[in-house]
Amino acid sequence: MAKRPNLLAAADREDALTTDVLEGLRKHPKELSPVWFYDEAGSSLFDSICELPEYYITRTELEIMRLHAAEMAAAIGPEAALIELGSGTSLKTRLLLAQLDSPSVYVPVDISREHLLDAAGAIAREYPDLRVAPVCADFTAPFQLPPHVASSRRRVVYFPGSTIGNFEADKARALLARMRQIVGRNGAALIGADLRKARDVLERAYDDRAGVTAEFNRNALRHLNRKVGADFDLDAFDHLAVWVEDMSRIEMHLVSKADQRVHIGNETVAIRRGEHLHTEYCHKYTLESFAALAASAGFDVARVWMDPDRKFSVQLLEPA
Ligand code: AVI
Repeated sequence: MAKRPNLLAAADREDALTTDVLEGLRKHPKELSPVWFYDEAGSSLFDSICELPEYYITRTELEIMRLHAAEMAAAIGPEAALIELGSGTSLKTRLLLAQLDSPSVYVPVDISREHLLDAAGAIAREYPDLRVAPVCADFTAPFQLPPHVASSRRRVVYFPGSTIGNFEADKARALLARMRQIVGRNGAALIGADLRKARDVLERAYDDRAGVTAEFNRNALRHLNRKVGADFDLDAFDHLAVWVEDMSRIEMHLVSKADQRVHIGNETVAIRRGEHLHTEYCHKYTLESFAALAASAGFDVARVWMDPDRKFSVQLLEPA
């Protein structure tokens, strides 16, 4: 008896997912949400992407953290609550935590419960004096902060990796505005933001020689096949990563190699040869464009740390 409501809820969830997917596939151009990248296989492909010679982002941000985490910690000040949006397993977080002066609490926020609890457990073991209070939530929607945050001197949201770039301008603004709300008047946000650079460097970062990013892109279809009972043929799509200058972003697409019909639940979607399924945006900023985005959400840029080649930036934002 007790299981029945859960089963129904699961079926409802699957219906809602199917409806969302179909909605995206009926748009012109067709689109799939990047959330479909991240099943277990996709998360491990993403880990491999971070190691690729062409994918400079992770390496460069780590270099910045290694060189400047102490300065970042000094700018943040003592007894801060560090609230990390997204995965908290990374070395970047550890580099920052190692430098912070008596942080009052570390709050990793992630939608994947298992991943979150593993990561939080590992951090708690490594930093036995640190209070770790994980929150399982979708950080793009309102969520409740644990009580310890209230007694901190300052709230600081940490959002590394240039994940901000995966949001279109209005959604990025809304997410920054939410961070502004979370941190209050004397808080701050520490954000990784990737910088504009030559087209060939960017396109190679998202279309590597080993084909890992292509596999990551196609894996969204494999995930859909499993989760909503679709029958995408992964071999029937080419991976495309293209720099769109006037939008200042890399766009990832899957391009259909043939006229085909895909079944999702009881529905059929026709996809023409050469038709694109758009899967991800990766916006790249200038210091000015990121400052303008931050300002539109009520933040000033207080400090910027960059690597010597100015490929990537970590920016401390404070309420305007
Ligand atoms: C997660 N995010 C910051 C990555 C990026 O670079 O925009 C996702 C990614 N997509 C393809 N490669 C990496």
